Amino acid sequence: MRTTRRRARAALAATSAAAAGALLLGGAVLAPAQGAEPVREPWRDAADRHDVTLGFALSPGHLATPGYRAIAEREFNLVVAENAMKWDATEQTRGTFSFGQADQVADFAESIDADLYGHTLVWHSQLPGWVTGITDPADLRDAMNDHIDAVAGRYAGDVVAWDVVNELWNDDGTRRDSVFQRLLGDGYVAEALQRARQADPTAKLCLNDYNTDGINAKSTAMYDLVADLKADGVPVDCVGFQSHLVVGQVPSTYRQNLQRFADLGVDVRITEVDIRMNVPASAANLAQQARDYGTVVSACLAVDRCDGVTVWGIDDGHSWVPGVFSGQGAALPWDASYQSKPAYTAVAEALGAGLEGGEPTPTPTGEPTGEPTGEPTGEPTGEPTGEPGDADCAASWSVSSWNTGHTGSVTLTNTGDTAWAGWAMTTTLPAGQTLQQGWSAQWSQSGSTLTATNAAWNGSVPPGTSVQIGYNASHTGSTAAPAAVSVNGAACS
Ligand code: 9MR
Repeated sequence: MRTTRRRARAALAATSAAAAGALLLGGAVLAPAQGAEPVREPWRDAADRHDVTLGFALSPGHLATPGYRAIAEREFNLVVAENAMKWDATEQTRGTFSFGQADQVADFAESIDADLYGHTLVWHSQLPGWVTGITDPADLRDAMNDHIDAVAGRYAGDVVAWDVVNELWNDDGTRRDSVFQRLLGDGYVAEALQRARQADPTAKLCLNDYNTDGINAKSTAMYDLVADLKADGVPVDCVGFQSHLVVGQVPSTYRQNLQRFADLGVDVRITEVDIRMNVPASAANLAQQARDYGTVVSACLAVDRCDGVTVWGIDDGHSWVPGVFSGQGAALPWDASYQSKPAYTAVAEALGAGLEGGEPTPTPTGEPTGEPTGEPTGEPTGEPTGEPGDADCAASWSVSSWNTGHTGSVTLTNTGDTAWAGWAMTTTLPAGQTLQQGWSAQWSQSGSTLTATNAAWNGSVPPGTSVQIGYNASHTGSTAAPAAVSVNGAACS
């Protein structure tokens, strides 16, 4: 077992080497890739305040490129190996393990004080021929167990969570045909989880898949499996939602889907997000992509058990997308020249990252004091009671509270016939509640009046669609949700 140090989540203040807004790298000072945008607080520092991690998939060879490395060091507090911990990279020959690239990933994570995420132990793809060629179930079971022991064992204590089984489903919710499924049957998932628990007793153990991002047959199959595994006492701690998305197509049930898994008693994570489009990218698609990234991050922040969001790469020059989807790409928050795209700013705003260099920042001076002391007391504490039917908006407001603070999650829906070109929400906070910080909007409080105006990326709200925003507030006893909400001066139902 390697003995590196696990990062203590959210224990860090703004420790990024680039906190001053410029990076010293190999003797060269690099301005963060911000284009004409003002310099933003690093994602990771804003993420720390939410107790979530912002991750990226690392191919360690790319670290030799200064622009790539600068972003990796500045923005992220979680690292996952894009390929280096997979079976074909670690055990190309049976019983002969090579951890060179995987160790580079682990070492880089440690060097930037980031969490290390393990991907992946049991997967039908990137599997050496000697595994797919096995025909005897007992032999395959031995091979699987040995692989889990060696790989999870090596990083035991370092990895915060493992994708133990990856992509086990077909899109229709039936089991994917794989050598594991064929020879070991449905039970291989439980076997792999149990073995991983033995190999690394401290890592969270996850199942991970794509096209499970909204509520559909595939995600429901995953949901039913997780429920069954938990009922049987099998160690499953988390579910990963890859979120390889198409621009403009974040499923409408995205947050609801995350929440239903969280309600099963597992943690959730967006594990591989990228949002592709036809290339060359149009300005309209880049703007939509920004809204989509903002929606993804906001959905995670709105779900108490969401551990964070991992982007599948950094820049469009190093993305798997163009190689697989002909004519598509531009899926990541930085372009191939390491210039930030609107999606970068959208993620920063969703996280409530402030502007650096003396600009006003939406970040408060005081954090809510005290960690949650238990489960949130009371889920949605009431719908706003504005007169229905007299506005083109609906608002839903839920509050999760702890001893001295609470997090409010707000969904504003355009119920009218015309798009909002921008929006301003106002409400009255119950006595004793004081805004601490908010995300996905510009938040302010004057007396008891709370105002949130749209961020740059979520001002446009077509009919029938919603924006999700949130905030933290301190309280002196009353944790009630506000009673009435207005958008653009009109009361919401
Ligand atoms: O990004 C990875 C790419 O470099 C590899 O060639 C590919 C091989 O299958 O895997 C890609 O990562 C995948 C991840 O491991 C699992 N979910 C889908 C990802 C994109 O294909």
